[in-house]
Amino acid sequence: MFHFRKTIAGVTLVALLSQASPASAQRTSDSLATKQTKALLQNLFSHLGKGILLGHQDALAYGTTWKYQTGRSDIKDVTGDYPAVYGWELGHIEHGAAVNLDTVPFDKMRRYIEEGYERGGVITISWHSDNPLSGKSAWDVTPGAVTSVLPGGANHQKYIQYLSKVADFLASLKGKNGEAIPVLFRPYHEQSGNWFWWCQNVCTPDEYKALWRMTVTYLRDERQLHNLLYVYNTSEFKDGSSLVFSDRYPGDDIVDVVSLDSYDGGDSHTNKYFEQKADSGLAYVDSFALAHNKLPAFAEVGYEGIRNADWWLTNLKKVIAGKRISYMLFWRNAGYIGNATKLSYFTPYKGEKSVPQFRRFIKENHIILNKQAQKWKLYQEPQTNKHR
Ligand code: BMA
Repeated sequence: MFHFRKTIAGVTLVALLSQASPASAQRTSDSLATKQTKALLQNLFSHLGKGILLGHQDALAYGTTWKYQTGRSDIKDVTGDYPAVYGWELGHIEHGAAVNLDTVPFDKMRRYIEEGYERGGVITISWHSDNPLSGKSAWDVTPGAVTSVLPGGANHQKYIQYLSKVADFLASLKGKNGEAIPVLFRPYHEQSGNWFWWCQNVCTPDEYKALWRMTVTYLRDERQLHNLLYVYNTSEFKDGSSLVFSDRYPGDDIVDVVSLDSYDGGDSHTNKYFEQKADSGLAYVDSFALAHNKLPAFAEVGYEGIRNADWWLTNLKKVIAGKRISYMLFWRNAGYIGNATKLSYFTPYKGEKSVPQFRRFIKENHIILNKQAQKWKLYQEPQTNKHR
């Protein structure tokens, strides 16, 4: 925040950097957050504007054409360096399953998380929980699921069991010195969509907020997990519906990061639709973050199959320009999924056609990979420097 002061002559305006607000801007929503968790948020804040950390979902588990090869990552294959942010997914943990909905074993996932953290990377976790009312997938929008899990609802106890499985996993993530690994936890994501049981078409703003608060209260207070930063997330806004973002915002006391998911799927020559929706969505998230002292992020982005190799240097470059974005996470390189005949991927892999453009994009747009993130020492308490 800038303050302006007039000189006595009333001619010159002097901008003074406020010393009061940065400290509060960097406070974790959980006042008991571990020191690494607090440091992570502060450091991500202090590096805003210096570069965007690059993230990749399931980066260490598999790539477009391989699975479970020690030390491998598609990002590393094409850039020589690991991503700075690792995304992981808990779907099916609620049933006590050994593997997630994308067949990644949770034991392996834990080791990959520890590996990424030890390398100085950032961990973010999403959760496509099955619908607790119908028993079907996260994409089942049988109405009433959210009400049914709130206190007094028929599925409340069952859902607390779901949450307890999530808590067990999050509590099991430990660094070499036994410290809890900080996690950017992003539950109930893409709330402005109409495809998950927690989306805006099947629950009211109050129900959504109550679900969020119940979740945070359980993890933070009941289970005493203090390694979590909470990421509130939306999908794109249709005209004027940014209200769906503010109406459902759970509250400054239980959110640390505000974020957008936006994918390109448009016409391979223009990709205009993506440009517009991502541009306005990011601008909105950025201004909301500023107003609420939260960290802004691009929590999911990508163009499946990268049908236009210049996408990196044109469309994506355009939408991130001029925005404050802490990190940007590309979705998973799943390869062949289901009965698909086409490979599914969101980042280049060895031999993929857009590798040169991707490398240029990284070089020319201050995109941060692991080595740079290591230098930023994200888990170390920043030195206090009043005049910084
Ligand atoms: C989706 C797709 C699915 C996957 C889900 C959870 O966007 O990638 O294949 O099951 O995310 O990771």
